[in-house]
Amino acid sequence: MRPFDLQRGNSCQIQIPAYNRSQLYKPGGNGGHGGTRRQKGTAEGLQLINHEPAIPGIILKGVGGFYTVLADQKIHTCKSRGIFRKMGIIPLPGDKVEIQQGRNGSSEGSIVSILERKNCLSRPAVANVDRVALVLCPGEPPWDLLYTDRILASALSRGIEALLIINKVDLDQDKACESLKDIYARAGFTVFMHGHSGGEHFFDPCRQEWEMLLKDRTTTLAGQSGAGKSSLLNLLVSGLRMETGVLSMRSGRGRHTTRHAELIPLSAGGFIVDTPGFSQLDTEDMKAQDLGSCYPEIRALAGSCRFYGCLHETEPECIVKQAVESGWFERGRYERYLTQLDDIKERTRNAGYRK
Ligand SMILES: Nc1nc2c(ncn2[C@@H]2O[C@H](COP(=O)(O)OP(=O)(O)OP(=O)(O)O)[C@@H](O)[C@H]2O)c(=O)[nH]1
Ligand SMILES: [Zn+2]
Repeated sequence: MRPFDLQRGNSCQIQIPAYNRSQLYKPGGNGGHGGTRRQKGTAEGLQLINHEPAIPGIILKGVGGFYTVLADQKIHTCKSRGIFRKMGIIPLPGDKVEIQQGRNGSSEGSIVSILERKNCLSRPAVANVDRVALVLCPGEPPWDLLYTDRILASALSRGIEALLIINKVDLDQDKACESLKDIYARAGFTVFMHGHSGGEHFFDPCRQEWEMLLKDRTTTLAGQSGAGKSSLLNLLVSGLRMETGVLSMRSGRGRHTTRHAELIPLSAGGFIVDTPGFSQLDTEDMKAQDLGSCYPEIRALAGSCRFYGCLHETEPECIVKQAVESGWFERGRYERYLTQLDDIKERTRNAGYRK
């Protein structure tokens, strides 16, 4: 991937000229200056150039202009080069970067390049997410399927894989979790289930499969407050002790005092993104025409309707509506698709009025 060529999500793309290493000062003559500090005279004055070798890494978090970078199996505290600020580029957790270590043994390094992003979420601000795992539960708060389908569609619209974790299945009285699992598994989503009571944990599929799922990927947990995201993080990341609902009520402190996303490295490889307060994915850039491709059932029938550009509302000879009638496409999902479509149309109309 090329450095200095960043993409932000689907809507706002910034194209920046490719990073040109020849712009760096190159010592002439007999060479051999790696790892030393050089000086270069410029119109603006004397510019110090650090020739420490650049090492690849990943940003775990950024707070107050300081970035925690995992590189060379070590944690480095770095600042980003002023050039990024001038270009309006803010390094994000999840960014793959190159850093140079501090000069003269200083512990503070610099981020010298940012590799191209494959995707980028704005709320929470995090880059290069492989998967969104949406946690929902039958107890408190009860699941909200419109919210669920919005998150799933929004993740898919960004090319991010989406899966469901049905949590607190121990509270399920009437096999509602199984029915829900069935609906989403039929729609093509991977569905995991977990519950615990009396110190016993129930995992479906087995715990090793959860670990395989997370391995070598960057997974973000999403879900309503109280669905059990922190509890699951504590369970899945050895040594982690996130504050959960019960504890935070006892301590009397407000929850989510920080809104910074943070990548937590997993011992088997990969990262889980802790995103305090994360309950929504931004959907502002979604177009009505694109929504169908974010529903796997509709995508599977793409191009089969009579009319090109069919939105599957009232158009005649619509294969999607026929699939709903036949029961192949679950009616609840279809109705939530229509609700989401109405929301997008209304937002587009309102945006048109404002222009
Ligand atoms: N019965 C039951 N309760 C659970 C389970 N998992 C979590 N809980 C409880 O659900 C409550 C909320 O859990 P958290 O992990 O704090 O929820 P969260 O999604 O991180 O909430 P926010 O941090 O507000 O986003 C806590 O009281 C947990 O003990 C479960 O499998 N079964
Ligand atoms: Zn149609």
